[in-house]
Amino acid sequence: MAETTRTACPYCGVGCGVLATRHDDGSVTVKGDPEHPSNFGRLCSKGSALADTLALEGRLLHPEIGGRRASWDMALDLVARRFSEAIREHGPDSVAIYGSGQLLTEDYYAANKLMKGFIGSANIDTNSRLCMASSVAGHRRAFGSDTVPGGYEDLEEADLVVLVGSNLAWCHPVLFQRLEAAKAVRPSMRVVTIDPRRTATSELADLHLSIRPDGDTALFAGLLAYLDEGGRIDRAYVRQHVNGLDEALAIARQWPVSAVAAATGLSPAETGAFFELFARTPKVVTVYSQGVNQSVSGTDKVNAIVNVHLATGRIGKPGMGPFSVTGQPNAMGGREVGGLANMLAAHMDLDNPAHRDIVQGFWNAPKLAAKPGLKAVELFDAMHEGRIKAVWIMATNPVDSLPDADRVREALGRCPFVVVSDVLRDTDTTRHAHVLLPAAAWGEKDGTVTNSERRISRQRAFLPLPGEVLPDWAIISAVARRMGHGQAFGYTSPADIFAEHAALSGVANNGSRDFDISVHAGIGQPDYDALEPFLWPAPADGKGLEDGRFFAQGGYFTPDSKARMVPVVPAATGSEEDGLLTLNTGRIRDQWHTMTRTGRAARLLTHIAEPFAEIHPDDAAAQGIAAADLLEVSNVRGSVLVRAVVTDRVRRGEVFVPMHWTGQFSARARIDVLTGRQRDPFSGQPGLKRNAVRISPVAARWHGFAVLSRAPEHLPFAYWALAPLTDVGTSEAVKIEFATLEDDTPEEIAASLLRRCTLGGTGKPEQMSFHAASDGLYRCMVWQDGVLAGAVFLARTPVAVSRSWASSLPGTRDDGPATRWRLLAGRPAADVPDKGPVVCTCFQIGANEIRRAAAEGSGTVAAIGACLGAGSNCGSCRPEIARLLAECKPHEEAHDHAARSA
Ligand SMILES: Nc1nc2c(c(=O)[nH]1)N[C@H]1C(S)=C(S)[C@@H](COP(=O)(O)OP(=O)(O)OC[C@H]3O[C@@H](n4cnc5c(=O)[nH]c(N)nc54)[C@H](O)[C@@H]3O)O[C@H]1N2
Ligand SMILES: Nc1nc2c(c(=O)[nH]1)N[C@H]1C(S)=C(S)[C@@H](COP(=O)(O)OP(=O)(O)OC[C@H]3O[C@@H](n4cnc5c(=O)[nH]c(N)nc54)[C@H](O)[C@@H]3O)O[C@H]1N2
Ligand code: SF4
Ligand SMILES: [Mo]
Repeated sequence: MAETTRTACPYCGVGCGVLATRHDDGSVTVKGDPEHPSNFGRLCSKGSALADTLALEGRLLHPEIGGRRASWDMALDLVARRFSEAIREHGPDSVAIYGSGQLLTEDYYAANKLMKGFIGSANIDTNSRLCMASSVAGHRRAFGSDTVPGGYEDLEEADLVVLVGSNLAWCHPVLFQRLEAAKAVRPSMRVVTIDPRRTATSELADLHLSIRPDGDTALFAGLLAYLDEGGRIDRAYVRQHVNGLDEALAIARQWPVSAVAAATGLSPAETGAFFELFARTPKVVTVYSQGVNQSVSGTDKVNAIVNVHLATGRIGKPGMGPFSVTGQPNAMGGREVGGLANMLAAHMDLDNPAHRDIVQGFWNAPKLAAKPGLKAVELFDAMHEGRIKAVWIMATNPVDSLPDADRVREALGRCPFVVVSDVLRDTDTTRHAHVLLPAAAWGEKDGTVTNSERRISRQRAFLPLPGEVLPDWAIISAVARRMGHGQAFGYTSPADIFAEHAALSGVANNGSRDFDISVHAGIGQPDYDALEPFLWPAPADGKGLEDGRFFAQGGYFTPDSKARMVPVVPAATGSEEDGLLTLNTGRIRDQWHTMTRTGRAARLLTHIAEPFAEIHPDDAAAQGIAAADLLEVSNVRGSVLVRAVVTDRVRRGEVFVPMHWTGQFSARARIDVLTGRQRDPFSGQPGLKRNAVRISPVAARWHGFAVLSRAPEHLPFAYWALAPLTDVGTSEAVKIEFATLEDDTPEEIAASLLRRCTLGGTGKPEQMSFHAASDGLYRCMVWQDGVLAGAVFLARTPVAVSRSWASSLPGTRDDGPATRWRLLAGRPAADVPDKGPVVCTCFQIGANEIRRAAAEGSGTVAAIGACLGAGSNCGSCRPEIARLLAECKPHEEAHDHAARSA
């Protein structure tokens, strides 16, 4: 009998409910949970493909010491011993934990408790430092607490939604769809996007502001002055609930529209249009994300945004408020348990003696960390200097995701003892571990996560624990017990931990702290199992918030209960010196971070299959770079080699490169090799969105594309990008984009690739090739046991063959010479037109099919859905369908190439 489990998606901070069904044959299918209040049944492309990522191939299934399998006892003993020794010899601050917003709340709570309460150091920080730290700092400056005032419904109820540095369509797709649906029902609603790039999100916008990097503070300071001038300040609200208006205005008044325009690179007309729209629309929500947080002035940006909401009293009311959307599934949960180096559990402050007493007493902790610990970037700096003697990395891949990533790798190499808990055996980080601890993955573990709107949902297991894996909370507790803290870590289930966490949130609270879920203090297993998604606060007395929102009537968590407007001084905006460009980095629709999970689902690599750099046509022309050329992006720290996408969707002087490609998926595309360690002074968050780089064309002698029934052991090319052709676990077929810089013959190149893979089968492979030297074209097909086992396409210019068609080749039966010659000719059969780059991953619908349908009269996204299916399942591709319909400008063919590498 098929069994269905209600759980939550492990990707983004929207926190969608998922129904996972395990069928009799062991297979799993997923769909959106129609009853979950965050997604009401919807899932995006990544969520829909979750079942494709569950195969055990590549998983870390047993503990390892020094690269060899070890027993749990040996591994745990060693971790406990080495940590204890370092603490004894060098003090508690010589050890550290580097965690993740992808840990569940229970895992996170246990790690934080061990470090802050029992090791007695606050050297626990997480990848949230790269993600949400500036929002946390900004919230705390303004509200006295890290509080998100409103929820998702506010986006639907607003008359104006401003998206600042947020590519919601790709990064929070289901929330974007809720917004899209609300706008469709109420077309008077306005959407403004503020981003240096035009993104899929700007397809929905009535106004898009291509702002100069870091122009946000100037823009919002100018807006504050404009609101004041127009008499839009809510004097009554400010008088009762807000401090600091005059100080903030004193600076803001230096930013008239003309000054804002000069600093931001926007025209005075568009700046004025935005200000006026904001001024006359009371119901406005300002959503912001990494374009705000990941900046050396990120905290000021947050406060510049919060200031305009405080000054107009547009906060905590239906359809109004600043809204920081969280990235990871449990970024919020991590903040709740105090998982950052400068926080304490349950939203208490590390530097507040009363709070310290509460936590120490509650934990019965021998020594509570006395001062804030090292923040992520500082932590790896300290490691580089030899000050960290033992580190434990959990659920994050810092060798790819921290700035100055090669230095991070060096730091790990210098650290005497590195422990990594992960679900995969081979990542760029696991290879530096002395001890590898196999963690349970999504679907195997139980716990809770909190999404962007403060909603706590259960993740539930529906799969058995494979091999010897253990959930993170159990691993952490086992080490803590071996370090002598048995009494405090005697947990037998995540429910035990959640019950304790909930109880702590209520201790001496009485409404003095925002985070209170003490209604669940001491929760037992059955109730925990049945726990429905709920919003916090949920105090024991049942008196939570009336409508789920904070601050409509003030009640800030400051000594005088008033919010604080911060007098922010706009920082210099981005424009690099001669010859340098600004490197901007971020995400694409179908990949998740370092691709450890989404890189296993073939269909998620049909939309974009290669690392790329978006550059403006003028910058491309200046460097002689053509669409789909290879491009080197470099600075003093290093370089990457990626495909050029020439498009005016980026500003002149800027380059956008995705953060996703790692050493596992490409030759040289780890973009954090180029990002610097400079960071925001308040939050310690690094400026990952703005780094100076150079670009230069790289002359490839041959461009290549290959499909192979087995992955080669090693790729002998200067440039390559690897993607699975079928989901990992079902077969090992791969597709490879590559290029060579040496002038080998095409025969040699093909041979060097084919030599490195065992294509399976028993018979002797039979090779057929075709070389048109004068046209610079070469093709070769390998047949084995009557089926096609590999195909290699080489050309002097970027290979033009249809990727969707070529990807379908492996396994094609050899029906005789006609088939063989047709395939070698490199084109689909006459009756199968090329579908072009895949746009809709769910139905694998290509751009050409959409264009054709449009030409035949399907002129709307809905009509395309009705006729092709495209966009009608997860909906993540709808903004791109809209763009295709609106028109495909000729110079955007390059985008097609990067996508066509699909
Ligand atoms: N598909 C997908 N979704 C994800 C993730 C993923 O890996 N893949 N990761 C999740 C996580 S952890 C996070 S944190 C979120 C991130 O979600 P987002 O913040 O929406 O995503 P990013 O692409 O990092 O950056 C957003 C935008 O900021 C813009 N930007 C850069 N500099 C500036 C600036 O100075 N000002 C302004 N206004 N904008 C600027 C960039 O051009 C980019 O379009 O996504 C989550 N969702
Ligand atoms: N240049 C640039 N760099 C960036 C960003 C950017 O926009 N630009 N964004 C930053 C942001 S916002 C973020 S959030 C980070 C994300 O960066 P990372 O945190 O490094 O990214 P992930 O690839 O999600 O790494 C998660 C790791 O945990 C493992 N894992 C998965 N589930 C579990 C589990 O249950 N337990 C354990 N123990 N391990 C598990 C996965 O296999 C993987 O190795 O990147 C940051 N880096
Ligand atoms: S929007 Fe997509 S990635 Fe985010 S939680 Fe929902 S299904 Fe998962
Ligand atoms: Mo993030």
